[in-house]
Amino acid sequence: MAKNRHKALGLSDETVLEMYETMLLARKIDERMWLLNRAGKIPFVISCQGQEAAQVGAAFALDRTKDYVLPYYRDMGVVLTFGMTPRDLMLSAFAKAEDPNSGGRQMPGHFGQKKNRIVTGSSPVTTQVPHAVGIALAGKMEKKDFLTFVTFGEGSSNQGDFHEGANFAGVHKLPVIFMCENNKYAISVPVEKQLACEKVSDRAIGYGMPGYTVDGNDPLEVYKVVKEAADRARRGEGPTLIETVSYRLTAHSSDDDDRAYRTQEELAEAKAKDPIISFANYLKEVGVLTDELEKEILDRVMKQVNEATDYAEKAPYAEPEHALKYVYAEK
Ligand SMILES: Cc1ncc(C[n+]2csc(CCOP(=O)(O)OP(=O)(O)O)c2C)c(N)n1
Ligand SMILES: [Mg+2]
Repeated sequence: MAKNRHKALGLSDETVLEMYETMLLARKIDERMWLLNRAGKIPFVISCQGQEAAQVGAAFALDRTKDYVLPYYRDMGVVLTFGMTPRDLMLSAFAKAEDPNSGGRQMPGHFGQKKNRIVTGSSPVTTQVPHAVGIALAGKMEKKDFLTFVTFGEGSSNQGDFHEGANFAGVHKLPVIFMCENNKYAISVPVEKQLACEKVSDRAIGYGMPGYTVDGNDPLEVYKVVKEAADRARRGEGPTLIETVSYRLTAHSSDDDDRAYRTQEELAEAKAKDPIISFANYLKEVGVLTDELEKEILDRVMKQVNEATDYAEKAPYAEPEHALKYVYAEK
C-alpha cells in the first residue's frame, strides 16, 4: 500500500474525502457551465479547471469560521470550501436576482458573500491584494484573531498592486497569505514571456517574507504549506508568499480560442496530470476510496449540480429598475 501522506499532516480519512468531493463538485459545476454557455443559456464562463487541488488544499488549511478570503475569478474551490453553494454559483452564472454575489450585476467569478467572509473583488486584476493587506492591517490594529488569504494568477503577480501589497505586509508583519495560482498562461501569454525570474516565489525575499513553490496538482502539498503559513501568521510572524504550479485546462474563458496559441499535445500532457484523477488514485492507493464510494460521491455531486442548474434557470431576473439600487442614496 502507498504511503499515507494525509495522516502525517493530521488529516482524517473523512477530511480528505471531503476535499476530494469539493474538488469534484467545483469541476462538475464548471463543466456544466460550459455546456450551458455553448447552449446559449449563460453568457460567460471563466474556469477553475486544473486548479481545484490548489484551491481546495489551501482553503482546507484555513479557519473557515474566522479567516477572510479574497479570491480571484477562478477560485470556485475556495468559495465552495468557505460555504458558497452550487445554487449560489449557478444563480450568478444565470445572472439572476437571487445571486448572492451581486444580484446578477457582475460577471460570474466576481465572488463575494459577507456571511462567509468572502470579500468581493473588482474586474481589474490584483486589486484584491491591497484589499487583503488592508483588512489584515485593520485586524491587527483592532487585535482581532483572523488572517487574510488572497489569490491571483502569475500574470497578475506583475501588477503594481501585488508588489505594493506584499511590501506593505512585509514591513508591518501582517497576517496575510499571498497565493499565486500559476497556471502557465495569462490569456494567450505563456509564463516564459511573463516573468523575468524563474519562480514567482523568488520575489518573496524582496518583501521580507518566506516564499515557497509547490505542486499545485497535489492538494496535500498545498494544504501543508498553507497550514504552515497560517500558523506563522497567527503567531504574529507575518506574511508568506506561496506559488502553486498547475495548468489551465480550459481556454482563458468562454470567449477565448486557445487553439490559436497552444498545442493540443501540450494540453494532452497536462490533462494526463489532472489533479482530480491523481487525487482519486492516491485515495484508492491508501485504501480510503473504493470504486463504489467514488460512484456514490459522483452521484451526490451530479445531483447537486442538476438541482442548482434547474433552480437557477427557473429563478427570476432582477427588476430592471434595480440596476440603480446602491448607486444613488435613497430617501
Ligand atoms: C488590470 C487589468 N489588466 C488586464 C485585464 C484583462 N485580463 C483579465 S484576466 C487577464 C489574465 C490574467 O492572467 P493571470 O494573472 O495569470 O490569471 P489566469 O487568468 O491565468 O488565472 C487579463 C490580462 C484585467 N482584468 N485587469
Ligand atoms: Mg495565469
